[in-house]
Amino acid sequence: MEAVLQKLFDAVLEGDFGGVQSNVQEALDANLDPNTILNDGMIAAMREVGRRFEEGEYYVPEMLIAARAMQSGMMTLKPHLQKGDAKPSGKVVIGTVKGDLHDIGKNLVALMLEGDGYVIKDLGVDVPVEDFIRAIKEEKPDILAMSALLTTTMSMMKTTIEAVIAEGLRDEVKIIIGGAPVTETFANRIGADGFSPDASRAVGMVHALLEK
Ligand code: B1M
Repeated sequence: MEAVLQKLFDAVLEGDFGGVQSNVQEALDANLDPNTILNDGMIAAMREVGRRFEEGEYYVPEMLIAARAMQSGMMTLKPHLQKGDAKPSGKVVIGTVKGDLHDIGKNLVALMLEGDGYVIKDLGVDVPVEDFIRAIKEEKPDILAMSALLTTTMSMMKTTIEAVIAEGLRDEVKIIIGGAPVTETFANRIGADGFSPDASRAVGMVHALLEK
């Protein structure tokens, strides 16, 4: 791995805000691909944070500080990930499901879609089913995008889809889901239109669904 990416990885792990920002800038100055900086420097570090949490080496505060450090680096990286010149090509309502506070992956999906010209209505985290339903009625999005990072909150995606059907809105909107524990099999089982394992493939998925 490039030395600067290793430094970035370490800075995220240590929750070193200044180090994360300066290493992102250094990597950009060295003309490294922004997606490589994101994936190899920052997302890989968050995976390691998760591993350390599982092993009992890290606790919730360390996870939180690492997440905040990553987010501070995202401010520097964001303009480089977005193409910026795309025209609006559809509207997406996005949120992390009820009971779940993880938002880094959801924010990345929103960022990439926005960079590709989609209008984004971000409902945030811990979004109750009723708020998703209200947003579909008020915003009339082309896509409803839900994220979940916990095995215990994945079921809220199913609950939300059931509510969308009960409200007679299922034909109005395509639904995509994602997040670390989510799989294609699960997506099929709960009746989502698409699943993506990462943010860039989520953009391709949305394109494909809207072309149909
Ligand atoms: Co939490 N946490 N966490 N956590 N956390 C995980 C998810 C965990 C896997 C850690 C572990 O044990 N290894 C574990 C879940 C275990 C499980 O359910 N099987 C866990 C746990 C247990 C918890 C708590 C319960 C801990 C506790 O309190 N005891 C608690 C729950 C709080 C709650 O939500 N109610 C908790 C809390 C937190 C923090 C608040 C401290 C913090 C989140 C801060 C924040 O998001 N602002 C946090 C963090 C940082 C993590 C880890 C370490 C990193 C998550 C992350 O940001 N990854 C995580 C470990 C891990 O994931 N390996 C962990 C980087 C991010 C870019 O990846 O979100 O997966 P990800 O997004 C990816 C893809 O999944 C995809 O695209 C992104 C990449 O391009 N994607 C989509 C995501 N959403 C998508 C939507 C799409 C398409 C693709 O379409 C709509």
